[in-house]
Amino acid sequence: MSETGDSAGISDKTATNDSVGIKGMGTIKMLKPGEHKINIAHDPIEALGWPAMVMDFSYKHGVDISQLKPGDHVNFTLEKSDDGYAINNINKMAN
Ligand SMILES: [Cu+2]
Repeated sequence: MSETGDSAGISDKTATNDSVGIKGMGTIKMLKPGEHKINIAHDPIEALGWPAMVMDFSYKHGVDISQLKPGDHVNFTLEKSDDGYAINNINKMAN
């Protein structure tokens, strides 16, 4: 018999998806710094099973939106937060 007994290093695999950055891309429609939100027309987000839509995203403290403006094409990553999914990284794309 070969029993490794090494189960201590094996974590709960059901938690894996939440800890990986969820990638999205889209076009900024409106910046709402007063609400700490960005309104984005985003492409489908496969990891969440979301279709393309226009919606507000909260963004985490520390995310710099000062270089962004409506019409910018962006890619971003989301992380799960208390009230849904919040942007934790957002970058302007070349075009
Ligand atoms: Cu959406």
